[in-house]
Amino acid sequence: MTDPVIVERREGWHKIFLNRPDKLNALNPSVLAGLTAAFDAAEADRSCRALLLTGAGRGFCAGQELSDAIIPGPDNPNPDLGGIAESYHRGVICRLRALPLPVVCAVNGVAAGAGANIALACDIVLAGRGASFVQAFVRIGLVPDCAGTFFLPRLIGDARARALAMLGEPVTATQAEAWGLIWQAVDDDALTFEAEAMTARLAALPTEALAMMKRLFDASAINTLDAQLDLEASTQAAAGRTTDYAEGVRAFLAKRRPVFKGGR
Ligand code: T3D
Repeated sequence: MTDPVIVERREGWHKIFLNRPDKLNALNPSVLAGLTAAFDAAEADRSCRALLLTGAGRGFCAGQELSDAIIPGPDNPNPDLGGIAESYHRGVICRLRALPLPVVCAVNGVAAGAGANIALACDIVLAGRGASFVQAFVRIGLVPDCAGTFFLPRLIGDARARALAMLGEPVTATQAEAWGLIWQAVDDDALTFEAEAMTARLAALPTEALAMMKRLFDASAINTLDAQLDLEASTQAAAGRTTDYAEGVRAFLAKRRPVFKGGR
């Protein structure tokens, strides 16, 4: 059987492929478990300092697999959609956000439903110009999950978030960049090169400081100004104790490029 998720280990970073190309990488329990295992493996590998997530084939991810198993019927009167969201989607999003590594997403084609929101949960999102983002949930009578209702309004504002969720219309990569939904739209044939270069660049940066930034930005979503300033102060104190900080300042004073070791 083909692996539903493939991990390639590169120098200092891992590349993760969702791998059900004939189904546009639709999510099922095997894909979601494989994704969580890939995140665990990245964190356990002390030499891994960044992740790149992408899709095999022409799509990034068409969201949760749609099948008879998830619609009510005589043999299945109460399919437990909330259970899938709670057991699998929640785990993937929480794991992704908590990883002490920067995660780049290369959206290589359509990103729909839960697939779109997994992409948007990554730290830096690049997309090929042929890619699109669709909050497809409404098309089948569902509501956004994978934290779409959390990330969308924070990324693009409430008005656009509500319209995207309620209308289910696709957003092109170019529009997504213009709205600030993603970092950058690039030519389709440049996506792999640009995303790999971005991930390798992140892998050479001070990993602990990047991990601390992730925690700071996540906390800012719910903190007061005072609480955030407190957190920045304590986090800066911790950053100031890392070897990469000392290296950064020494390199500046010596007028040379810093060599950050990551130090996880
Ligand atoms: O359990 C729960 O908790 C529910 C949670 C749900 C969270 C969600 O993610 S809900 C949203 C689910 N996703 C969708 O509703 C999107 C469904 N797919 C589409 O609307 C279209 O496929 C796309 C717009 C994404 C792409 O269209 P197109 O024309 O480029 O491709 P296609 O021909 O529709 O799809 C290609 C193949 O992938 C096709 O298979 P076939 O006919 O060649 O054998 C199609 O059936 C399959 N596919 C696409 N999406 C899914 C899928 N198979 C299963 N599940 C899918 N989500």
